[in-house]
Parts: sequence; structure tokens; C-alpha cells
Amino acid sequence: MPKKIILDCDPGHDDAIAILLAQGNPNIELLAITTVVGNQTLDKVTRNALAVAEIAKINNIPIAKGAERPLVREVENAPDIHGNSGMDGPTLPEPKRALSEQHAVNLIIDLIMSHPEKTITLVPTGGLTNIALAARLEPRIINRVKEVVLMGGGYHTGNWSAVAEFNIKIDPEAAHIVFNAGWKVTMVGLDLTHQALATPEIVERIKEINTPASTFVVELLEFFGKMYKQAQGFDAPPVHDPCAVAYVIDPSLIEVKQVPVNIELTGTHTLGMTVADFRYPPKKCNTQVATKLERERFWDLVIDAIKRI
Ligand code: PIR
Ligand code: CA
Repeated sequence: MPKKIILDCDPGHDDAIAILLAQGNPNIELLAITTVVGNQTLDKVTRNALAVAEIAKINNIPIAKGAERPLVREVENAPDIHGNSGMDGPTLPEPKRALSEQHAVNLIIDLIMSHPEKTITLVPTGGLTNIALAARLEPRIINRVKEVVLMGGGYHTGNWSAVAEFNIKIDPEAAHIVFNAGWKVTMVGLDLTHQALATPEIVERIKEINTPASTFVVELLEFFGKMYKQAQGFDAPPVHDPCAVAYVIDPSLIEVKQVPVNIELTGTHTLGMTVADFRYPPKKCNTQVATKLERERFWDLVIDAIKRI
């Protein structure tokens, strides 16, 4: 039985690859794509999601627009990494399909309430605004979802400050709601995603597929790689968001450790930090953090999905 997911994202180069992985992998049933402000403005990331849907041949599922700003903080985007469009690099196809008329938050709630309990996994790969709003608007979803597998945070690394990761830092209050809601949360953070580097060998393997989807991914990775070199000095760019999808597909790809995680909301230098407590085995704990990636099998999965599109 394929696993049902809702992908809540802010495309975004790596979000786009996460969409392709979810669509191309036979063990995933993508129920909806929802968008949230993050890498760029809501309108831009939503347009990008529609364009990726064209490339991924996603026709029959709703794509819905969500929150245009964080709960409390001002909007922060990441043009230094994702460019002015939010997905600079490839030429994007003109989206043919229409957006859902529902707000993303209502769509998420309706899908979870209308499916059997514990069958839907939420996969957020952007800020957590939509997910937090959904949990507050309809708290019954908290016990109905199977789990939340999110890309965000990092227990020993930051990218938006010394200790905070972008998706958490842009809406820390939303992250607080999501991490403390009570549902099971798997944090696939920078500690893990910095192991998923798109090296020249990987880019070469994708190039060899030689389809519109693979060319699109290569162009994404070339731009993303250039920006990551400039902005953060990486020799190869980390593809964060597909790691969360990969964990849903095959949890044996990623080692996790169950530890309490809390979000710093008041720090002077630590706002948005995901504070993970590794000191002792917790008695009861709804959160776990991803620690180690099986690189080869991860890339095999991504490449296989691109081939199938
Ligand atoms: C990546 C992102 C934001 C900023 C930087 N520097 C790099 C986006 C990615 O889409 C991913 O979801 C997450 N936020 C990684 O921090
Ligand atoms: Ca993202």
C-alpha cells in the first residue's frame, strides 16, 4: 500500500526535487501539494509549484495556496539561495492547471478528516505556518494524522543563523505549535540534509537520464550549486527537502534518535534554534531527529523517481 502524503512546501529548488520524488516513487500517493511563504513570496512559490506539477505530470490532485506571512514575524525570503523567482535556473513551463479554490489550511484539514485515521503523513518542507494554523483550526487532525515528517531545524547546525535553520527561524511560533502538538514529529534537519550533497557524479547520473524532468533537475542543481558555493562556501549543494520524502518512502534510509526537541522563541542569539536534549533516554517523547543518511540508496531512490516521470 503506497503511503499517503500531503506535501506542504515553498518551491524552492530542493522542494521541486521533493515533489518529483514524491510523484515518481511508487510507494507514495501524493494527495495534495500546498504552498506557504518561505523561499520566496507566496505568489512566487505557488507559481513554481504549478510549474513543477507540469514537469512532474501531476494532473489530478489539488494544489492549494496557503499562508502569505508567518504567524508573528515579518516575511523573510531566501533570494540569495533561490534567486528572484524562488526557483531561478531552469526556464519554467507556463502552468496549465488551476489552483484549488480552497485555502491550503482548509484543504489539509478536509483531507485528514475525510480519510481513515492514521493514514496521512504530513510532509512540510517550508515554514510551518500552514501546519500550525491547521492544528489550531481543527485540533482533531492531531490524532488523525499518521505522523509529521518535516524538513527543518538542526540540532548542531544552522543556516539562517549560527544555530537556526531557515524553515524554523522564519516562523518559530508556528514551529513551536507543530513540535508541541502531540503528534509524532520526525525532524529531518540540517544535520541529516548536509549529508545529501548533489556532487558532480550525482548530477552526471541525472544528466544521463536525458528526459525533460531530468534536464529540469540538472538545471535546478546547477543554479542551486552556484548559489550555495557563493553564499555558504559549499562545494556541492545539499538537497534538503527530498530527504523528508525519502524517510517516508523507506525509513531504513535514515537513522533517527528519539529526543525531546523544543523551539527557542526568546533567545538573543538563538531565536528559532531547535534545542534537542540528548542527555538521557526520554520517558515519553513525540519527537525524533534524523542523524544519518544512507547516501547511495537515497540517490538511487531520487534517480529512479526521475526516470519514472
Ligand atoms: C535552503 C532553504 C532556505 C535557505 C537556505 N540557505 C537554503 C530552504 C530549502 O527549501 C529547505 O526547505 C530549507 N529551507 C533548508 O534550510
Ligand atoms: Ca523548502
